[in-house]
Amino acid sequence: MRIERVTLREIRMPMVMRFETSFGATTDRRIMLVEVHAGGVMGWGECTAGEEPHYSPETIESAWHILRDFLWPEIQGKEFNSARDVWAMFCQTRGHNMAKAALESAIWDAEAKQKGMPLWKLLGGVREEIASGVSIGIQPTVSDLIATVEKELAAGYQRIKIKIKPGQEIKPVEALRKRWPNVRLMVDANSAYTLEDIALLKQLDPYGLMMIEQPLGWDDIYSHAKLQKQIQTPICLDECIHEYGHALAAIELGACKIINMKMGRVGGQLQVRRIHDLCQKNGIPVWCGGMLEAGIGRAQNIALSTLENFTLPGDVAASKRYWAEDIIDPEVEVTPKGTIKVPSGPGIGYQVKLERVERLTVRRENLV
Ligand code: OSB
Ligand code: MG
Repeated sequence: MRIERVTLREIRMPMVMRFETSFGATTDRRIMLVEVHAGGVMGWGECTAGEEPHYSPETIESAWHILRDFLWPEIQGKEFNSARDVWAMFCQTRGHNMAKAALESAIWDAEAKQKGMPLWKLLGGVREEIASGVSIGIQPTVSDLIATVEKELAAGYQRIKIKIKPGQEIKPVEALRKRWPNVRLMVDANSAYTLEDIALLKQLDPYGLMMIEQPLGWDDIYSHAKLQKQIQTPICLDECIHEYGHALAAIELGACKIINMKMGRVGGQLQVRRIHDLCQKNGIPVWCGGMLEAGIGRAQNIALSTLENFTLPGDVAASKRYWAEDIIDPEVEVTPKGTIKVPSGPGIGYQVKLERVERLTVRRENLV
């Protein structure tokens, strides 16, 4: 295949909820969309880089620059066999995985459409329904939190994740456990703690959490290995795992028992597959994380969640939790039993609403 043209767009979308984590709050998203044209089809990718470099070093601005000035020139005018080959073509650029994933995943969608098959099948997926959980931002009060959890459980979600930060962890967890002794519950700290907090983190052990996600430094696998030896709650790494070698190191050091997979963080669908296979071989379950994606990123997440070792509910939830109106048709919906039905159409399997995308676009650049 050969990519004839790429269009980059920035869209702005206000969120229907305010999403607060230990590193800050998001109310409006700036999202880079990537549209690739190849052999009569259009493929779509969405960049998960944030507005600020607070979750990872990348931002929408850095991703735009790297994609246009360094990644696109590597594939421009070149003939290659498959989206599988794209990651290797980017090897001159260190890091910038979210920029790489945005372009690579759009090419996967295009390839699946050329072959007339669903993306999830092209990726090697094995299931037609995926389990859905929710990630709930830090709430102003414990009673706000309880009301939010109540609503999400009523909607059917199979697992509740709450964001925590120092001083707001034991009390919320205690309150939720008192109210719902058996709900599948987990916490995500987004790197807000240090090894000085071991005694505090140990206090979470009695609550039977499924896992604690990324308690320590965003790039610090070693300290997580030290922590995991001293707490019972399984550690799940998110921010720390940017590549295959990190997953291998984390597994061999015992730094985690579970890995959160995000396509943007690891550099695309091929890398998701490689890390997934490594985890599977080592008995480490994975689940699909979320980055407050609009419909295209959400659809890519649904496709990768069909791989065999995605055995735990992910953070991939219904469009309406985030947006008044999504950019895909149909929108992503969750069934009363907390699942998402995987679409059967070609590529990502959802129609991109071009008119809506055009209306939301504040910047656009054609790469030819
Ligand atoms: O740590 O998983 C995270 C959102 C933005 C950045 C980091 C994270 C998150 C979420 C939200 O937890 C998941 C979602 O609902 O998309
Ligand atoms: Mg996380």
